[in-house]
Amino acid sequence: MSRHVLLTGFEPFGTHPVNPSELLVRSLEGRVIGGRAVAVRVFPVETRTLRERIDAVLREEQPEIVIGLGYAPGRAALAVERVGLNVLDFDIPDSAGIMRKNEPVEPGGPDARLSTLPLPEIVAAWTAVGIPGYISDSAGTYLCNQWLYDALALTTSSAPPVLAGFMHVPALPAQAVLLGPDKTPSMTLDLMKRGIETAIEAIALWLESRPATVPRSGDKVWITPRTTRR
Ligand code: PCA
Repeated sequence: MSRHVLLTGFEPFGTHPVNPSELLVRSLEGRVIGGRAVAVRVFPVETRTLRERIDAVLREEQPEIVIGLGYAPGRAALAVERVGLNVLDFDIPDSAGIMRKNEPVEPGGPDARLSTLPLPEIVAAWTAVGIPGYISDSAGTYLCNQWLYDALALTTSSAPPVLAGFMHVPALPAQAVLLGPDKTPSMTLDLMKRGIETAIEAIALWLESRPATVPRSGDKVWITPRTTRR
């Protein structure tokens, strides 16, 4: 099976009738970006089943790259997340009515897991084509943070390796109109779409430019003596 990119979005939650991450992944379904076919899934905003849903889709699709997308009204631009924290601390219950306050995602798990996407390369690619985007150091403490923490746990020692990361997207213009245009930044779906395409292309370039094998510390390095020229 050829290796590909898996994009996941979330269903609407809370008071938001639309989730731009769902529209975004559906608009990219079946595309080929950076030489890789794009598969998509949309998850309900449910804490108790999220990890098993991610696990099931990773087994089914066996992607080379998995990127979660989520909606963060109030964000000013695309935000590629650096870290998933082992913390759930909800402001509102999830879509199944479940509340979590100051609880771990994974009891006994590490405090944090770091995204394995090439973050600076993604932001540089956005900057180069004029798409506003940045590295975010907090994915919050709701379902998107859980997605990143769980996806990184599930891909940590996968062979062949799977790159995993998460991006938050801002409100769509129509959502900003309803939420208060004086205080809600927005981005069109088309610009978000180009941002995700650009990010996948940057990841593909980075994968292709990496050395095939990275020497481990302790590996012997043989230096062939150069013949001295006279
Ligand atoms: N955004 C929420 C969860 C689902 C979504 O799209 C978050 O930022 O955690």
